[in-house]
Amino acid sequence: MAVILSGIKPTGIPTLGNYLGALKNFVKLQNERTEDKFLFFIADLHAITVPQNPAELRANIKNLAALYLACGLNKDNLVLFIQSEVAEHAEMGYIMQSMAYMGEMERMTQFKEKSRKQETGVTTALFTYPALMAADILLYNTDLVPVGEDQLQHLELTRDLAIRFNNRYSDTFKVPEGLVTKVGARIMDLQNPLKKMSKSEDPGDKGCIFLLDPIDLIKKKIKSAVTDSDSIVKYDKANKPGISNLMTIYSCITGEDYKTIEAKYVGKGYGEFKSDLADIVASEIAKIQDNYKKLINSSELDEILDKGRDEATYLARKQLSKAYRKVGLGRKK
Ligand code: ATP
Ligand code: LTN
Repeated sequence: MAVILSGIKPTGIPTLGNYLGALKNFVKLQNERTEDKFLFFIADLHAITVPQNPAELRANIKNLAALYLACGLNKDNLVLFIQSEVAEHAEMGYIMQSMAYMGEMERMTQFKEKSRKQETGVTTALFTYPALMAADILLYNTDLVPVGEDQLQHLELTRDLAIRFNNRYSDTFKVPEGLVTKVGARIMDLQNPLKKMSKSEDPGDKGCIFLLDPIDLIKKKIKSAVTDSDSIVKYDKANKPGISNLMTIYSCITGEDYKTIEAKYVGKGYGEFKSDLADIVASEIAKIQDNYKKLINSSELDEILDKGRDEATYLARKQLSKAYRKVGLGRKK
């Protein structure tokens, strides 16, 4: 039995990028690997590394919990929990900070990008973020971490920290592997296809599709996506980033490869392609929204999160105690 774990930050409403790069893949894995154990969580401690409005954060946490399930995860083989409700994450995060070097943290692209965007008030937690992420993963003897491409560097660091700890003290942590899908690991902004679609963008961003956007608005955003002027549906990421990004979205949802899509639209132009894609995306997201509406105010959602918290706490406590003992903290040998 393998342990499969991943987290998403409640920094806004999840986007089509989060869905295709992460959530949809979680569901697929869960359907394929029925013998394995799945832990998914809401990374709220990671969210506060940049300023958040408390009321919005609380709502985003609940929305994200409901959306995990609304995307089709099976609650019967799932530990779904909120990171801050399992205090061991912060405690193990501190152990990982004491293993990580300043130099390795300084190299992290996500830190460099996010701190560049903020002129003042870059927090120390934004800097030490990857140590907390390593803790999230190592607390559960995780084998596989399904993520989008942007997280691979953090995963490499997690592996380094696990190996360093094991060498310094003795075998304690399993060294995890990242798992990135071939297509969909990096969905770009529809208005600026050179930039990643991100949920912490301005909610009015026309290039970003949020999973709770009205269906009509979703169609409109797709139809007004930026593309080049030659109107030939062809995958060419370097020269035609706009249409290539739309083809990636098309392929992720329908399962058709780029060649098949190209053949289908020979001589048809962008208008027809975009209109079809708008319908495809709208019907996929409409299903999610229907499920979401049933869950968001239900007692079932709270019950699933309570159960998830208790199970995660039990597992995390065991691993944390082991790590403390190895380091020499506390009185027990
Ligand atoms: P933020 O804007 O706050 O940095 P984000 O939208 O980038 O957030 P995360 O919470 O950091 O999202 O990521 C959740 C998961 O979604 C991760 O596995 C990440 O790799 C994946 N992901 C995020 N954005 C995209 C994208 N544009 N395309 C594909 N996968 C993505
Ligand atoms: N850093 C990730 C979110 C995240 C995560 C994790 C993903 C926090 N802890 C553990 C996988 C495993 C992000 O920014 N997307």
